[in-house]
Amino acid sequence: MAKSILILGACGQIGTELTLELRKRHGSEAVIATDIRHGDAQLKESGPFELLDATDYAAIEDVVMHHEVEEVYLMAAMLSATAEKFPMRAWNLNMGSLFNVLNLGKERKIDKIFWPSSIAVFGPNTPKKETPQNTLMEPSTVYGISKQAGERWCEYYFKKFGVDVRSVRYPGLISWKTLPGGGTTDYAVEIYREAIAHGQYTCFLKKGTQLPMMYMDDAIRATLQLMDADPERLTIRSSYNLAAMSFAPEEIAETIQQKVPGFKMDYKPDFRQEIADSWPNSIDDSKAREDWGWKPVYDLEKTTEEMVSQLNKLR
Ligand code: AKB
Repeated sequence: MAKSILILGACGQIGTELTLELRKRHGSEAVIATDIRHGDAQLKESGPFELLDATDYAAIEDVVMHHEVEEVYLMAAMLSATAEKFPMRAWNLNMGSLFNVLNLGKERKIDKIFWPSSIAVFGPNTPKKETPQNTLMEPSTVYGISKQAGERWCEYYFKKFGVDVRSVRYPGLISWKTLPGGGTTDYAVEIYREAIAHGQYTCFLKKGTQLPMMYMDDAIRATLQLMDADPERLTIRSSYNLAAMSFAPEEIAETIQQKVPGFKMDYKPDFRQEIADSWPNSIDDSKAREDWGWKPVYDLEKTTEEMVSQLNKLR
């Protein structure tokens, strides 16, 4: 029997594309997409879909046993901007869902887990340029605190109980299929949509705010490459630094202006500026490159080319 894979939070920005790619690779029936809400119709049409709350251990266990699930991708989370508004809900969702899958691993009900961490684990006192894998981490956001705690728990479950959990620290992710929700790096998706729809965008971060970013195809490739890697080669069981490009709002705007003539941007920074200011400008991902051969394909130019052409096709 082909192995079954469970995605928790399949309707989100990463979950949607991850589900579709895993179905391409393993066959539609092998990938069980679940979320607390309904999402893109493609998810339901292309394979099994169930409504499932990632904080409900018994419900997840039921699905795992029923479908003989071997691998779980936990993509459900509350992101940085929303988490500042609902701290306890964010903590309960982000930590509760992680403990659920780690405990399924500990009880040997599943074999392998993917859990996403984030550049949000770093804080204002972390070195900002080429932030190293191992460095000072004092996250100042609710989301960052939950991700840092999550990393510690992943490493603990690996060392104490032999749970095969793997993780990357995603930078801001840029994609055209599904909108991100509640993040600080979301401007880098909104800008393309607004440029094409209205030729204008008001950015909620100020000029010069340089942040690490990645195109979704690279993020999905990195995720699957890490999950396919020989466990013997993995020296990091908290979470791997992962990088592709870094830019500030005016730099992304410039690349868009070349494809969307007349595009204009102005700035109206809000509470998300403080979050962005606490994060790195760029990331050193040499450990991921060494351990499992990570190499990005998309730079800013290529990302803009792809985003503008795909979004134009949707008009
Ligand atoms: C966010 O902005 O909260 C996320 C992230 C960097 O983890 N995109």
